[in-house]
Amino acid sequence: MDITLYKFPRVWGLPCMSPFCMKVEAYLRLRQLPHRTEVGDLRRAPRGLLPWVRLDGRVLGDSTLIVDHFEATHPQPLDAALSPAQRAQGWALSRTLEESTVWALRRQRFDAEAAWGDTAAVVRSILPLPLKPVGPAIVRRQMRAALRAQGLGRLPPEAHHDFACRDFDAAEALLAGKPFLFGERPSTFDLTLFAFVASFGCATARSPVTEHLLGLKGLLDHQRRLREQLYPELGDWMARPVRPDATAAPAVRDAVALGVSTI
Ligand SMILES: N[C@@H](CCC(=O)N[C@@H](CS)C(=O)NCC(=O)O)C(=O)O
Repeated sequence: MDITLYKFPRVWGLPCMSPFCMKVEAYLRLRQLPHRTEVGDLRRAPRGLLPWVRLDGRVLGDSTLIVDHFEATHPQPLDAALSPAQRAQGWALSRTLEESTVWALRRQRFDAEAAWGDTAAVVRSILPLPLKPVGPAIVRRQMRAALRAQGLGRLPPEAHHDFACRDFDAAEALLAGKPFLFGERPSTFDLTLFAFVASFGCATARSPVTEHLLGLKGLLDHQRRLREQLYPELGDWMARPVRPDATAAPAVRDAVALGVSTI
């Protein structure tokens, strides 16, 4: 089987700045499914979003649909032993993180001044040459419009941060001291949680949500356990000190011509 995962480049010590791409890569690694990763061109992505995978010439988009596909087609799926109640809890948590908490991440990276220098540098690095000078500002304007259209972006930042903190409190309560959400073995829902804790917790683009997260021991242990297993080649992306100069260029290894995008 020939699997290629198209994702955003590695930045800020993270496997990827997109939690959706991280979730799929973590799944492929955990299942030990041989695969290649490439930086994706949004113009070629199904529905214009990353991640997507090419699977024996077939194209699949959307992180959940990709994971569902491998769960359905490979023996011993991660979620096989979950009860209906556990599936319901996992689904509710994942949808909260992917459809609600994510807006606090977008706000913290694209709207807040503290992180914008870092985010702009990444956006600039992946835009085609002619768009590099103006592209980041356009992407920021688009993201601000999206935040407003979605609605959470209209809240005062403190209220929005508080909602995201409570989302992570819910995950901490669900973990309840267990190694993984539903016991001794990770489920697909653990990988979603892993990707979002990493995204909020990484040393770049921090916010009050990060500070709150860094006090939730269950989530930190969960994160460390999966990071050490899945990404032994990377350091602890949450432990690096926040740089005083938030505008320093991040390490972007690969660049590709992408359309103007909101990451
Ligand atoms: N529901 C999708 C969400 C994917 C998504 O939002 N991807 C973002 C990066 S985090 C993207 O590709 N944005 C590009 C754009 O908006 O132009 C999934 O689970 O794959």
